[in-house]
Amino acid sequence: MNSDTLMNTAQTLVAGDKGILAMDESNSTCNRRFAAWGIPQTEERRRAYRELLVSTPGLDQSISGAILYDETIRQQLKDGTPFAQALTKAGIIPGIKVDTGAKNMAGFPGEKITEGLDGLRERLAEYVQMGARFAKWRGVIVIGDGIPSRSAIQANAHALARYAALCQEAGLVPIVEPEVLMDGEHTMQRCGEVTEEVLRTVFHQLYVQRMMLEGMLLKPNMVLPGLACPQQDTVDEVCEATIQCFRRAVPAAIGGITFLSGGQPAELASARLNAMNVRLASQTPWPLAFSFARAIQQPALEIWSGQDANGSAAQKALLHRAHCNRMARRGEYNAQMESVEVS
Ligand code: 5MM
Repeated sequence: MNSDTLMNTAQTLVAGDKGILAMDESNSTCNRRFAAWGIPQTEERRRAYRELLVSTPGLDQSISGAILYDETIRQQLKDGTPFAQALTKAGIIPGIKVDTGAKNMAGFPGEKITEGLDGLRERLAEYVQMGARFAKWRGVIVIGDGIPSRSAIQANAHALARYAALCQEAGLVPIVEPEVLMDGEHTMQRCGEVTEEVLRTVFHQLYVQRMMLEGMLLKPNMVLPGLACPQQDTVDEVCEATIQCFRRAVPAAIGGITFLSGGQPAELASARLNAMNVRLASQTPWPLAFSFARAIQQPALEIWSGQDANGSAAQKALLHRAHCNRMARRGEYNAQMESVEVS
């Protein structure tokens, strides 16, 4: 493992106010999103959609890295260029999601454990050969009646840390993603308590597994009220609760924080990221960046709707969301920007 290379990659992924495009939906997730817009759920349509994303001109102005999925990293542009190579050529670092999904946790009804450690060393070596320079693994924590259990938090934290150690051994920067889901009626305060416990447990496990913190990124949820909670807190309240939680639980040494969007409306995700950067970035030791999937892609997917003729309009929409989030990193995003076209 070359520590300098890992640190450089981690720093480059959060440099220049840019962020990461998560386009690592597994086939089942991608098909579900396609189905909602009547798009055929075929390998070719998934390839065509991912080609649209990676070949968006100017995407590198706002996007530093893109997370691919196993099927996607093996696919090519129509001209035969592998996606990972096309991204590198465009100045975007290719990454790869390496977990094999969150499965029901035996003995813990309603809770999930992420799988994918078996054979991971060999898979990572193959992804490095294909051009990947960073990786991602997502642990899923559910809030509900009597959950999350300590056991689910510990099992997911342990898996995240073992994955991260294998990545650094392979020369890949691990993105560690412990996601506390928004589903449910819980309050923002409850989300904050759970997120803090999860982060403390994850960082303890990362310490136990000898992680070089400077060579990793954290991809967390924001601290939010549950989607069905009657009290929906303001942008400023979310921003304060999130930063307070992270200041308590996240070591200063990590390369950066790259938030997931988790199903928030795209504009709200940008507004919340912006508020954190305007109001509290000076009080945090890490860059506050983004690694959004839906909050960058959703408008583009809807415009494309499976029709190649809509490609350039969809690319414009993608570029626009990427640009808005870059502005949010700078603390310069505002709602008026939503009606301005990016050229
Ligand atoms: C939480 O999901 C991650 C970020 O996406 P959002 O910004 O939309 O929340 C994302 O990288 C996620 O891990 C994949 O899109 C979904 O992967 P699976 O394995 O669930 O298909």
